[in-house]
Amino acid sequence: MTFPKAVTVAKEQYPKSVKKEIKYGTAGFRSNAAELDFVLYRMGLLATLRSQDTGAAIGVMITASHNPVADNGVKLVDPAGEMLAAAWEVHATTLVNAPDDSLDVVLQEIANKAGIDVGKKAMVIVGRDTRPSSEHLCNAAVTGVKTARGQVWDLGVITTPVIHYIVTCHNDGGKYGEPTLEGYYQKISKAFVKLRADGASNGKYEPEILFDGANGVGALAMEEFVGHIGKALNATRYNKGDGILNHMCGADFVKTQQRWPGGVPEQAGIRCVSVDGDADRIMYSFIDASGKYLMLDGDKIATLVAGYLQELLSASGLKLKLGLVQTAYANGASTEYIQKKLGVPVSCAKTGVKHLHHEAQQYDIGVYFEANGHGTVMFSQAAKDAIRAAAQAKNSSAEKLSGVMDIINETVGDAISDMLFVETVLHARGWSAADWNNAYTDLPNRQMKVTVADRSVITTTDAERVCVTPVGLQDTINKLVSGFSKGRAFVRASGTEDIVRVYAEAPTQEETDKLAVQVACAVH
Ligand code: 16G
Ligand code: ZN
Repeated sequence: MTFPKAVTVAKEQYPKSVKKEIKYGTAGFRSNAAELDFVLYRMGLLATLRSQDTGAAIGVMITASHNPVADNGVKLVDPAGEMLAAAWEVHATTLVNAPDDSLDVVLQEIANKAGIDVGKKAMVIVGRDTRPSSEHLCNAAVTGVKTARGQVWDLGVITTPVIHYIVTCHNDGGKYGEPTLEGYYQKISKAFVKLRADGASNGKYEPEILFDGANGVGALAMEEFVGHIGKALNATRYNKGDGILNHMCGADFVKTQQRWPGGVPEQAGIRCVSVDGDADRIMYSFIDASGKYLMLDGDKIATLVAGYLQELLSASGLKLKLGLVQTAYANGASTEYIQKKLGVPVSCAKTGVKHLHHEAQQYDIGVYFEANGHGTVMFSQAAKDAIRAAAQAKNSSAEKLSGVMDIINETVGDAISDMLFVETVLHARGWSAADWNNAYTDLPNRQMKVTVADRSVITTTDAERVCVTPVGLQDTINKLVSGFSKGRAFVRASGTEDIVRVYAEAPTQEETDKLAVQVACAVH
């Protein structure tokens, strides 16, 4: 028997407590924290196998991101910091749904399928958010790793982007950066401070923000950054953990409610930065001179940073291909602005970080962002080499690009690193929040949720923009859309909730709402 203790430990400490089938979805396993003990134990076992399979360290992150504090979840991080490979998502689902009694057999089957030598060494890096349930769930994962005879490196309470960074750096021998927390803070902060060494103010840019930590781990990470950045950015911190996680604050609240976050005093003209519960998503907002609330989402961030990278690239004379990856949720005005005004090519990917990440790899410099504020920039090895060489040769635009490359956490969307990049661009341009917002005007848009008996009947193609089944639904959507000049609408089954999502865009809010309701009725 290769996994002699797997069944006993499961039965004695982490018995399977949920009967219904659960699935490793876009965000891993996620549910009420009380139902997750056995899932975490089993993910510890699986992460060990995956580590043996790849001969590299694997990450296990315990978080339910922007979801309520009573929820929790787990995601596995592959060796180069990417999301878990699709074939292993299937293994994860199989393992979690197996009865306690057959765990050893199922583990052996997975090992056989993947051709794994289970005697090999394994290393699993674990991290968790600030949820009260996270420590207990982390212990379950650690027990799983140890039961499968793997080694554990426990990073304690950290953000999701930090675990992606540390897994990457550990596995590449420190090429991307030093594989420690301190290494992470140092790399990003140093580059940020250096790029504003000539003065933190510039034109209409003031180095001052209000930081909404969502009462989660992002607040702790920000305290660390403030210690490293010093006076280069004056960040007043709110929602530091004294209130309820993600409750009436944080990136998801701001995006879905389009409202100023609770717990942050309203101050006109000052940028407010909200992160989510594991600090991998970011939203900006501000109140303009007339008192109007304005939100700057992932699309605004993507267009700002892609535009800046494009400018530096052409000024540097480097022949590298830059592109932006969005999803169907990207506001049509953002796509038009970046394509037509800035001349940056845009591709559309399916919802979910792994799809955007993959698509971005086709460019030398691939910017990807979801409208909900998750995104980053990736540089090919060729791009990195060319930029560093030109920077060495004192090409000033390449020097800036090289600095920007160090501010960015390429391994995954990173709210605070993204924020420092946005601040860098605004500083370089001498822009206020209003200047940034005025670059283009969002088209009115509306999202709706529709409950159906079985959401899997909705299938799509063309990066979710075209509905394939039920047959005829797309024709109906086309007809409805044609009733509006410049309208756009699509439907897709959610990957995280048991619902179908409807998205609509049109020139006025009234028309948009009408179109969304009509499409929702067609789905029903
Ligand atoms: C997950 C995804 C996020 C996506 C969201 C869509 C990752 C790490 N997270 O949270 O990128 O926007 O799902 O949710 O991939 P939906 O399928 O319910 O619309
Ligand atoms: Zn998150």
